[in-house]
Parts: sequence; structure tokens; C-alpha cells
Amino acid sequence: MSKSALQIARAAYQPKLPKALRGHVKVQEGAATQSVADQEEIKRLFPNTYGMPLIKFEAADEAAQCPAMNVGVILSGGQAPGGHNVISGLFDGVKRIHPESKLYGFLMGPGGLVDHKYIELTADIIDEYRNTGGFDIIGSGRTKLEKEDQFEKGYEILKELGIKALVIIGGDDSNTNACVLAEYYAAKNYGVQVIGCPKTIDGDLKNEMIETSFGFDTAVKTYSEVIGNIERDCNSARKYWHFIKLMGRSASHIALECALQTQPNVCIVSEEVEAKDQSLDDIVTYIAQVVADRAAAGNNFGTVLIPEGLIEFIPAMKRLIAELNDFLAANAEEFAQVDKTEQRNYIISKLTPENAAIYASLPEGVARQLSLDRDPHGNVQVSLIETEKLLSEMVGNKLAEWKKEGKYVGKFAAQHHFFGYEGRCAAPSNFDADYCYSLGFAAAALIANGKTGYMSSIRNLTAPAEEWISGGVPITMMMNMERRHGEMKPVIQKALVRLDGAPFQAFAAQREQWAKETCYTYPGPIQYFGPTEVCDQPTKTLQLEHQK
Ligand code: FBP
Repeated sequence: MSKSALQIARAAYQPKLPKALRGHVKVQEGAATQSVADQEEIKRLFPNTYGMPLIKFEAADEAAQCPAMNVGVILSGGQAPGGHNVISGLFDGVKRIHPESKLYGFLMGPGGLVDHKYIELTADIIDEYRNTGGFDIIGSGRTKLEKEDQFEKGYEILKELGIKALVIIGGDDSNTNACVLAEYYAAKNYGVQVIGCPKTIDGDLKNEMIETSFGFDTAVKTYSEVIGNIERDCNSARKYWHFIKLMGRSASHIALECALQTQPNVCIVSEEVEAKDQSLDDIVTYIAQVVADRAAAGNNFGTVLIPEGLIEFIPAMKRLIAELNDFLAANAEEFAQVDKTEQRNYIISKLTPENAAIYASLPEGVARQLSLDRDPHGNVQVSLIETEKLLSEMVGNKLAEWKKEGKYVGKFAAQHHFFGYEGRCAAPSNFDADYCYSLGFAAAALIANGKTGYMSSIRNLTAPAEEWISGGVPITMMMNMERRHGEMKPVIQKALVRLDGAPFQAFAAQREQWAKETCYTYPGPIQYFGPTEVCDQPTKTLQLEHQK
């Protein structure tokens, strides 16, 4: 396989570990935990894994005696930079515990466990993937592990390979699966532990104990580089408005972090739209006003950041999508029989009058996208909805009206971009390379200490890596009950952007100035070698959240 100069140099990078994981490790157990909400219900559903204590690792003088152990690993859901380092940290961790330990990778996501598709991850394979982006070492997939027959099929292969523990590297949905599986194997006394790892570029798997999900750092830095480049082009040519949609299925963390890094003229934050009960027209009017004000000052250019999940946060749209989700889950077969040209009318005829009216008012393309297949977790595939085009078209229409009324004089020409896949497999930043390697290493220590139903956790992330705190958090602690596929299910609570949080407050304090003036900042590409202030900085979100 031919390699770039950076790949070769980067292969030699030794990720930094917290001090407690550098030598022998001992466990310190904290207080018992409870779920963030719906305690009684979660406790009833997870009798074996509810209420376990928080775990913190500390340096020990002597090695604990631990036999060789076979461990399995699964990459689940969307790619996120650093996944390969979680696996290499896990590999090095289990080998350090006992050199005869083995690591097996299940192929193409949780489906690999059910279908018994796997490879043994040997040192040669691991060395090829250290510090690289992507999930291609074993591939990923979105199969939802939720049925007993899947758990049993999985157990067959785990037993055959003598696997003591399974590590599931995934987002909120996949870690929910990990917890359900941990509970099931514990209830059956199968002797298989399950450990989760917090992955998602979306940054919405976080709480007091999980400060950030891995991959967010690299993805936002990759997008911010390109947004900065576009801003510089925009400020040079002075003739375009760039509408940039940014990935992040639900929460706006990515858009907000990119705004803090690049200071665009507009950034929409979905959580604010919801809190202020804004309509699509309110958002369009706000953007059009910024365009008109800049035009009045002679600036017919600008940049607008739009979070991918926006549509679902506009309250009226949210009500529509919720009804559509339930309706399509219950009537999937009947809907599939309806002729494509009739689907729109069919849906309109089935919805409540309020939602039918909104659905009917949507442009054809957006309406169609809302009725497309859900992902296996029941989510609308928001990355397919072209919100950037929808908004720029509606802004253009509003400006045309204002022009007739004499309220706007200027030119409006739009360019559209969608950044998502461009960042999901980028070579991990030093932060993600170190964080992920440490997460993998901590997962190995949790396994060696017999833990199940835990998520690997590394905290104190704005400090230098050696001061990071490693341990484990019971997954049930992060759970609540939510409506999915028309039924109430236990799931990990998603962390949305908090409007009273420091990152949003910092943005809100500056956005008026960014709208009027041209305050762009240009972060440039991720640097892997060089001064620590250039190479090792965590995101602004993390820095602001830690500035208490
Ligand atoms: P995860 O939640 O699995 O990490 O995936 C996040 C994400 O990158 C979202 O930002 C995006 O909406 C989605 O995946 C797209 O996934 P796919 O390419 O499978 O449609």
C-alpha cells in the first residue's frame, strides 16, 4: 500500500497517555450512581447494571495478576477521527495486561457480531492503522443490536472465540445498545462484559463525566479550515453569500464550534430556534435582514452556517416530523405500495390538519426528503435534506420582495456547501489521537477489572494529557426514557447545545458585530508537528466549558 509522507511520519507518533495509565493501574470506586431521569423505570429495565459506582484509575506500585484475555471490538455508526487509535490503545492495553491476550475485530459494525464476521487484529495490522483516520481497519455499520436472537447469535461467536469482553465504539444509540447487551449477558450469567466508548463527530454524547465524544475535535477543525478558506475567498471576490450546512444530526455543537473558530456573519443554532419557538419564516427574515444591512453598507457578500439538524428543531416542523415518524413506522408496508407520484397527497390525507398544512407548504424536494426511509434507529436522515438551498432560496425570495418595497438595494448571489463527510475520516488531531488512545487503554483496564455496562471515560481534557483523569462511567447513569419508533425506550440522553452554556454565550455576545462587520478568522489546517499552542489545543467549546 503506498503511503503519503504525512502517513509515514504520523505512524511514528506515540500518543500521550494520562499518568495513571502509564504504568500499573489500580481502581478507585466512587459513589453509587443513578440515571439522569426516569430512575425507577431505568432501574427496572437494568436490574444488573443500574446504580454501579463511578470508576477512577490510579497509578499502582505493583501489577495486578490478570490472566490472558480475549477481547472483541466493534465500530458502530458514523465514522469519527480517532477510531483506529481507540483500537490501538485497546490492543496495547490488553497486551500489557497479558502478552497472550488477543483482540478480535467484528466486521462492518454490530452486524459482524451477529453474522460471525471477524478478524484477529494482530500487531502487524494494528501498526498499519496507528494515528490514521477512518474506520477501515474493520469497517462500521448501523445495525441496531436490540433483539434477543441477535444477542444469542453474538454470544455463540463470543463463546467460540473465548471472548471475555466486547468493546462497542459508538454514539448515543450504539452505547445504548452496549448497555442493553451488557445487561442481557449479565442477566444470563454468560460471563461476557460489554464496555462502550464515546464516539461521534456530532459532539452530543457528553455529560459531566464524558467531556466530549472523540472525533469532534478533528472534524470541527477540518470544517473550520475550509470555512476560513471560503471566508477569505468571500472577502476577496465580494460577490457571493456562502450558505454552508454542517453535519450534526441533531445538536448544533459542530456549527457553534465552527462559528467560534471562524466568526461568520450568521450562524443558526437549532436549540435557540426551538427555545424561541421560531418559524422557518423567522429564520429567513433574520438572515435576509443581515444580508440587507450588509448590502446597505456596500457589502454584498457573507457566510452563513447552518446546522444539519435545523429542520427538526423548528417547533412546527418537529411536530410534523414526530407525526410522520410514528405514522411511517406503523404504516411502512402500505406506504411502500403507494405510487411515488401519489406519496405526497397520500401523506397529506393521513396527517392531522395542522401538520398536513405545513407538509403541503414545503417545497417538493424537502417534503419528499422528510418521507424517505428512516435510519435503523428511526431517525430522519437529515443529512439528505438540503437546508442550505432551502434557506438561500427563501432568503432570495424575501429580498426580491423587499427590493420591490424599496427596503433592500443590493445583489444577492448564493453558493452552497455541505461539510460532513469531508471531516469524518480526517487524520486525527493530536488531541483526538491522544484522547482515543487513552480511551482504548482505559477500556482495557475496565475489562481487566471485571467491569461491564461501563463507558470508558477520560476527563480534565483541557489540561495536558498527563493530567487527564481516566476511568469508567456506568452507562445507565446517562439514560432516560424517550419515544422511538412510536414506543418509549431507554436511551442515552443526547447533549444538546445549552443556551446558558459558555460556548453559546460567547457566540451570542459577538454575533451582532460579526453580522455587520467582516471579522472572519482563518484557523488554517490541523497541524501535527510544531509548537504545542498550534498542535495540541482542544476545541473552543471544551475550553469555554472548562472556564468556570
Ligand atoms: P453517529 O451519530 O453515528 O456518530 O453519526 C453522526 C453523523 O456523522 C451525523 O452527523 C450525520 O447526520 C450522520 O452521521 C450521517 O450518517 P450516514 O452517512 O450513515 O447517513
